[in-house]
Amino acid sequence: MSESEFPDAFAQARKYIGVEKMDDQNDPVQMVLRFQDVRKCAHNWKSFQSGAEPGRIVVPSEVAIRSIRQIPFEVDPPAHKGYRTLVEPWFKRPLKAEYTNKLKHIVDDALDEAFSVPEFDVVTDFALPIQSKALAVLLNTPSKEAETWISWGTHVFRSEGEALDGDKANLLYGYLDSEIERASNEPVDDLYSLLLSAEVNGKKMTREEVKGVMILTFAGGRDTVINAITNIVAYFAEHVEELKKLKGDEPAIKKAVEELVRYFSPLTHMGRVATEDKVVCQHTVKSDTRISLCWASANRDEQVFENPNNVILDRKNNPHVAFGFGVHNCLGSTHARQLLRALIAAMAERVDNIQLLNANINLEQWGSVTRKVGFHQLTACFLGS
Ligand code: EMZ
Repeated sequence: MSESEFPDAFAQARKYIGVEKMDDQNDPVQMVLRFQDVRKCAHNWKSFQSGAEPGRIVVPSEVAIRSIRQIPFEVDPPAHKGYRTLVEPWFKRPLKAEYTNKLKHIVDDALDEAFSVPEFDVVTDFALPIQSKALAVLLNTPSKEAETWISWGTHVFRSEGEALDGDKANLLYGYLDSEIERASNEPVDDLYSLLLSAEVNGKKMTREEVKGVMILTFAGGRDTVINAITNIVAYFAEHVEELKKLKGDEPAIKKAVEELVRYFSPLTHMGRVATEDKVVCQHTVKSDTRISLCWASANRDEQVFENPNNVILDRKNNPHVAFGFGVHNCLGSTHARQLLRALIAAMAERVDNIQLLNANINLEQWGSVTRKVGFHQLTACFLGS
């Protein structure tokens, strides 16, 4: 299999069963696999809630390492709306030219660095620094903060060989406490200060709520963005002619980003907790048990996507759910899209050739299904100017 090939791991289960049952720390999950079912369940926030015990909708569950609710992600309507409305304009700043320019600089610096060495690891030397520096732009905090975040590695709650790492999580929590303290002593134009001064649903945001938004901002767009960047590099390494065709063509780059995130689906799934007994795709879901909305499977559903296992960069009809669906659709998607567009634009402009030298693929295990989601390590050589 070539490095840029990501098989449809759920094909059989989706076609014949519709769900995949898995255990997760003794709190089982029924993964919902078909596109229409995924969208229906995502839409039905009354029966399938996000506002369960903090950490429980994440798979693997983070209940053991997190007691703080991520906001707005783990809040249900109607309370959800006040939080989402508050943060939405901030998370739309990526549409401004000044913001896009900053992203372009980050990507250009990463390419300069890549061209200057014979080989490097795309995950830790390219994707991770881009993700972290871009996060500093999103928060509007000094870019040197990114150095600290880079030192945490690709995931804030997980470390190699350990599904969940409480010590690592505490690093993030401690860091956020001190940043919240800083911003409350001396407010500036950053996300912390905005949140600390905000009122939601008629009440001032508590520090715990501010921390909840910040944890989401740090955790939600980390491994997902890193996987997206690395997988895109792997893809264009093996399809460099397609990359060159995108040069200077903004509308084509936009379509390409949508298709690549559909194909790679950097976030495999997200859970919900049933508030009542339900039947999904002829399977019983008991009250207070978990389902997950499997974006990765829905995005390969042959009922919806023609030739779902082919990357068709100018795919016409592409209602993918890589950024989720419904009221909880990805808050960071504007930022992620702008970053990936900037990355592809710069690569199309400057890269002549990419050689992949060595790969260690990242396989996830969900019940009986093994899914390739990205790379632990991808050594590459970039040629260009
Ligand atoms: C949660 C999640 C959000 C979770 C959109 O995804 O991302 C995961 O990587 C985190 O571990 O806590 O933020």
